[in-house]
Amino acid sequence: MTTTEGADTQAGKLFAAPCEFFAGAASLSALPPEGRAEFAFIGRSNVGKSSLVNALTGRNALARVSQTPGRTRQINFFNLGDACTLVDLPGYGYAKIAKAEQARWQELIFTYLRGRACLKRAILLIDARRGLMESDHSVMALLDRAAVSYLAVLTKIDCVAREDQEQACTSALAELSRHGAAYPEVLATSAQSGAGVDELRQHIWSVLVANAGA
Ligand SMILES: Nc1nc2c(ncn2[C@@H]2O[C@H](COP(=O)(O)OP(=O)(O)OP(=O)(O)O)[C@@H](O)[C@H]2O)c(=O)[nH]1
Ligand SMILES: [Mg+2]
Repeated sequence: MTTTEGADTQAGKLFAAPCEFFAGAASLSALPPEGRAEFAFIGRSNVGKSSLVNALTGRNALARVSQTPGRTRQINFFNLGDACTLVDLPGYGYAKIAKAEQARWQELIFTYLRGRACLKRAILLIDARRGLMESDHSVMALLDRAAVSYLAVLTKIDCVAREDQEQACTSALAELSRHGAAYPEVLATSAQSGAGVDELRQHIWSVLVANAGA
C-alpha cells in the first residue's frame, strides 16, 4: 500500500485481488482459527449479504445468492488477496425456518460476533425499503455489548425512489445514534446498480490500514 495513490485506487486494488472461499462453519467447532482481519456481513435473511460480497469483489457467484430466504446456511470465509477475510453470515429473522434451527443459527452467529478478536468491523445490512427491524435491534445490542464496531449499510437502494433515499439514510442514522458501537455513518448501496459499492470498499480498506498502524 503506497501513500502516493488515492484511497479509492488502493481500495480498488485490494478488491481486485483474488478472492477465494477457504472455510465454511455450520458449528462453532468448525470455525477456522483466528487470523487476518475479518469483516463480517450480517443482517436479516434475504437482505442481500451474499450479493454485496459478490458486488464488492466483482464476482457473480463467489457467495451463493438466492430468491429463497435462508440460503446461506453456514458462516462462509473468503480470503481477499491475503490481506483480509470477508465473512458471509447466515441471515437471521426468517420466520419460515424451524424454530430449533433458527435458534441454532442465531447462537452460532451471536457467538461468532461476540468472541472473535480478529473481527475488525461488522457490516450491518439493512433493507433500504424496510429500515431497522426488531431482530436488527437484538444484534445491535449484542454488538454494543461486545464492543464490536459496526457500519450500517442500506441494501437494495435501487428499489427506493430517488426522492426517498435520503430519508431512508436519515432514519437509519437517527436510530444508530443511540448505539455506542455504531459507526456514525450510513452507506446506501445496491448490488444491482453498484451504487455505494466503491464507498464500502474504501471503508473496509481504511479500517484495514488503521489496523495495520499505517
Ligand atoms: N433489486 C435488488 N435486489 C437485490 C440486491 N441485492 C440482493 N438482491 C436480491 O435479494 C435476494 C437475496 O439476496 P442474497 O444476497 O441471497 O441475500 P442474503 O442476505 O445473503 O440472504 P440469506 O443468505 O438467505 O440470509 C436475491 O434475490 C437477490 O438477487 C440489490 O441491491 N438490488
Ligand atoms: Mg446469503
